[in-house]
Amino acid sequence: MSAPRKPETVSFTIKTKYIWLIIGVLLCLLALAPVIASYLPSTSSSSSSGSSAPPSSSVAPNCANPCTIVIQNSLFGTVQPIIVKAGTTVTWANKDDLDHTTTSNSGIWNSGILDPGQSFTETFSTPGTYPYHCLIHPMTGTIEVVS
Ligand SMILES: [Cu+2]
Repeated sequence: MSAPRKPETVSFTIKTKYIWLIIGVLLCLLALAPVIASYLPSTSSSSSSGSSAPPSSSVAPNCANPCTIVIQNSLFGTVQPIIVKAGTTVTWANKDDLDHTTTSNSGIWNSGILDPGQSFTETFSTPGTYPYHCLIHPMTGTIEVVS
């Protein structure tokens, strides 16, 4: 009867040893926390400020103001997307043999039918992404406006 009791006390002391070990590890982590905390924010803030600032300025416009997109071979120019600075005036010039339209996917602008030789102008003052299409053909394009 006394024999089965011993293993219980042994296992109890092992468990308490583990508890103290866990407490010790937790105390070590708590002691190191300020060191880790003081080390992390300096690196993360410098990298976050480094990554949050460039997006608007790192995306370089690929079309100057005023920007002309030549519609030819049933394509809205040869480059997609067109990236312009806010305030840029964009002109679509239909130099194709077919009628086309430049129509904002969200209804911001719609040129109506552009006969060959006709053009349409829209000024983009607010940064954002402006997808558009042709109402006649399966043609699409995107204007990226950066600050
Ligand atoms: Cu078209």
